[in-house]
Amino acid sequence: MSSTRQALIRILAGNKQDNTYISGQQLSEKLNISRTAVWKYMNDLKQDGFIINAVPNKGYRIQQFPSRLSANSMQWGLETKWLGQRIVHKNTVPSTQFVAHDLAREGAEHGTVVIANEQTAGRGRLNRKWQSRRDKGIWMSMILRPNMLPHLAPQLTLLTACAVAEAVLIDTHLTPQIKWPNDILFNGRKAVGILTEMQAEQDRIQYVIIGIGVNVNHNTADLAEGLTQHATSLQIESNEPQDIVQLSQQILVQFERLYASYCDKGFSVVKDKWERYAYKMNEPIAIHTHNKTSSAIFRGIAEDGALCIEEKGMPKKIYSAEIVWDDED
Ligand code: BT5
Repeated sequence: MSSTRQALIRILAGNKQDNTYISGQQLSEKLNISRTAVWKYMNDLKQDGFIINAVPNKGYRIQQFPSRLSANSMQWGLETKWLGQRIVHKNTVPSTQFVAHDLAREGAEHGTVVIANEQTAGRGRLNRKWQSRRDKGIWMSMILRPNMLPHLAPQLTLLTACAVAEAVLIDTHLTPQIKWPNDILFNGRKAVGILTEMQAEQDRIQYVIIGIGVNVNHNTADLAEGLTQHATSLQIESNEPQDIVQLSQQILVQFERLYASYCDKGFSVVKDKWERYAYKMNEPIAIHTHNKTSSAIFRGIAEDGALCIEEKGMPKKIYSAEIVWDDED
């Protein structure tokens, strides 16, 4: 985005907050461009979905920001320092993960974000499918180049789950619960999935791609058959549509904030937050190991991303291959 355009939006955004108008003359002076150029920029903004009031003798005022997803609408007003400074927006892609991998291989910077309106081959873990309906949710991948050992990468999935939970809580006031390791549930149903993929050498991460899928404005009919029993969306839970652009920005803000404290203070900040949101924390869960089912108490997460349980009074760590939640599909 041109810096003049960005500056113009920043000025208009400030005026939106105090509901005042700014004249074409003032804008032309502040931006050091002609009145005709101001007028042209205004028309561009309208084309991009801004609703702008232009009142004779008063000037311009933004009435509404665009809710349409685009690299521009994502970047306007985004209060992050490094995450999402480059946003690659696509209308339809097989998977934002594929696009992000390509960009990362070409050298895309730490913090580059890929976002799409629709995925035709959205992916879950272990080659499972992720349903990503057009304009209904957030389908986004972040490219990170963290300075950490590869075996610690699962911590980033837990961190991401916390950041998304925090963002949803702030924007919608819904109560999210994180189901180990990477699902976010509302009233026991999944609305968020996270997929972390990594390119690494033995002791060095080249890049990590964190994919985030959030069902935002689905109604029940939008959730494909077979999913409805276990899936939900923020709109279904809150009974009102949510702003996809604003929530995407909030996720980036919360991620950047938590990532900074994680780099500064270590995993404990993530662990504490995660356990506060954890589904079934300190409750009995069913564990299926070697064809037998046993009962254990869920006690939280460990540094390596493992699940901590207490089985017959003994603390134990377990990994994904060994556990099936008792209500899983
Ligand atoms: C996940 O996998 O939950 C990770 C999903 C990550 C999706 C994002 S979207 C942006 C980026 N680009 C991608 O291609 N992927 C990432 P997993 O834990 O394996 O869960 C997959 C299972 O969730 C499926 O087998 C279904 O049962 C269920 N599922 C599929 N689509 C869903 C949806 N939209 N909402 C809720 N559940 C869904």
